Amino acid sequence: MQLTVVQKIVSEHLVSGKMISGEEIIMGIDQTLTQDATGTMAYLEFEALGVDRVKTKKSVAYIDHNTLQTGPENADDHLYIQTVAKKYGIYYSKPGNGICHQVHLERFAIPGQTLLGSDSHTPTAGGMGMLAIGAGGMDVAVAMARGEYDITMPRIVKVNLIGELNPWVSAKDIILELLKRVTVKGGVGKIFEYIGEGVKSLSIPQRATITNMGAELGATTSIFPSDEITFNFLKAQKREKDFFEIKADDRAIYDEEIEINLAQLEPLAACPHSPDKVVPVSSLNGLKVNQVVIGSCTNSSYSDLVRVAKILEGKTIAEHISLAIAPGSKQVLSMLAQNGVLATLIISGARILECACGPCIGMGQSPPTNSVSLRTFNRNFEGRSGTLSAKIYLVSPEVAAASAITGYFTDPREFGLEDYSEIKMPKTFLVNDNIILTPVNDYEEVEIIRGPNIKPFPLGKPLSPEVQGKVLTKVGDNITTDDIMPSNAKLLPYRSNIPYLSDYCLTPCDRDFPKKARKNGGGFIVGGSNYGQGSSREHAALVPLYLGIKAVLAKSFARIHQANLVNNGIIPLLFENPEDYDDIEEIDELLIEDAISQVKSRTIKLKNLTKGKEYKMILDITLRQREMIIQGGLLNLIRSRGKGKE
Ligand code: MIC
Ligand code: SF4
Repeated sequence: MQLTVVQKIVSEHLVSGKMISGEEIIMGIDQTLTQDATGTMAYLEFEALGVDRVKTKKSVAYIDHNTLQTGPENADDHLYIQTVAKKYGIYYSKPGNGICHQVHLERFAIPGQTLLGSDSHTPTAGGMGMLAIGAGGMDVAVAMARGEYDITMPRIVKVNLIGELNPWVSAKDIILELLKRVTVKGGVGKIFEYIGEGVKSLSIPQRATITNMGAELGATTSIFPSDEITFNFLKAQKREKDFFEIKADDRAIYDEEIEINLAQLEPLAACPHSPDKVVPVSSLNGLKVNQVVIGSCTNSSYSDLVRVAKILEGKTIAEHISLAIAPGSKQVLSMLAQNGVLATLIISGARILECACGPCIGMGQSPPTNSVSLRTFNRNFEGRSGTLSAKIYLVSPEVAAASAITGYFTDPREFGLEDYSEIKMPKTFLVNDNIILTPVNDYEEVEIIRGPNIKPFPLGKPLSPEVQGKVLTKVGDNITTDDIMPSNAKLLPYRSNIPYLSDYCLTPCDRDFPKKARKNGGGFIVGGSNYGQGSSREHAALVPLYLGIKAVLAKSFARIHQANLVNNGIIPLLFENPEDYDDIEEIDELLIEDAISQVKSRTIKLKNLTKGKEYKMILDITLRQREMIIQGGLLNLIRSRGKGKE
């Protein structure tokens, strides 16, 4: 049988089910990753599963998000993660080592293997030919405990890349082009598999930029084949033994097909406040820019920063510009320091930040009021930068650096072709894993340190026969998990403290939501389409659970958020008739009668007691997920069936 790259990896890892899109399958997981903002919860949940070592080939805990440390909370969480990692056989990447996805690509990703990570940009490793999926902390905890993951087999989209990129056009422009065409909800339930002659012209970091930002399509993941370029990258990382060639068979069958002619692309920008509001940079030429930030897991590789330095060399950033650069990893930063490129960046006026997520998640460098900020990141949701009135544009490193010099939106092609030269991939990277702590043998002796910031997480209750409550709020389309559970420098330190976070739930959309939820003892949330897009943060389900939310009604859900709701026993219901969304109003009293038997079927009758109406709702989840809802979440389901087993 002729297979795609995805099908080859899935069939090698299939534990149960049929590899047909739409079918529920269980897949073996080789590796997991966590980061600190989702990691504390994931490890608390892992501990609750009661196993004594991880069952994966390799699990890695990164510290990269909460590194501002304005009080003891983050440092306490780091210590918890460090000790829990040591106890259970998990590699620990210390703060300073870099952003999880960049480091994973450099040091751990393996073609042909599977990776589950508690961060939505885990698909970055797809640039290496790894099937890498982002998930909520609970799913990652279960994958660590069992080496397995339950998923509905996605549809596979062939993205045929033809031609080659022109000078000054970059990998970021390829994924922005796809976002323009497919939108932030067009990738839900799909895997994007790249193929075609254009693949050969893309380096591993370029491929990783594309698979990283595939998350913004709502896709399950994105993947490239592994080839000679993959081999050379691994060799340069002193990991050639990890190479495994994987490519699609000539007559492999895909569910959908898209073609992108690289030669026809031009520099692009995603306008505020969504990664799919894409326009040509040339249409923004001359717009005044106040801040430029280069970094994040999308564009912080060695070659990205060398390209930036070539543009900045011998120049000074514009008078009114603040330029910040966060290299993706210790490897990147130390190589730039050794070969002097770092000095070029500093001399031009750049503010060098530590190797971490930093401004990408609002951890510092918030821009001025009403300002324009150009960032090489992957998300530009309103308020995410820490400045509500700021306008964030997502651009390539080339556009960012050129605009930092002129102070205005600048199409880098204006720099002229003579200034453009290929960035060669180094023959060897500077490999030094001295701040990655490896698992120990005498783990029984390890004591787990829990700081006072770590509070128990809420646990769902078994489903009651009648689910009744008020509509507490009604929101529109494309609500992000940043809206549901905001993250910024002030709130991120409380990722282990759900009671504290609950005061901020959904407040960017409805300031009084927490108050209303408390007053009414919980109830229902009504959302539009693509509800819960963006981050994998499970807190966007845990906090509503803590506030007593029983069900979320929406036109459609983002994949990871829907799974997080179910994992926590909250019912995700879809409107069968979109007009019912218009009909329903805040404070309407809703009722699901005979909930336990209704949850077993696809269609659910929802009564609006205030309006005397009945709506038909769809519960589009798997059989196992229905059981989770009945038991009050995944942890209860597992416990009801014996420790570590179901
Ligand atoms: C993000 O980019 O939004 C984050 C912060 O990395 C999240 C994870 C989190 O909220 O901790 C993600 O992408 O999953
Ligand atoms: Fe970190 Fe930003 Fe990447 Fe999320 S998107 S992992 S916050 S760098």
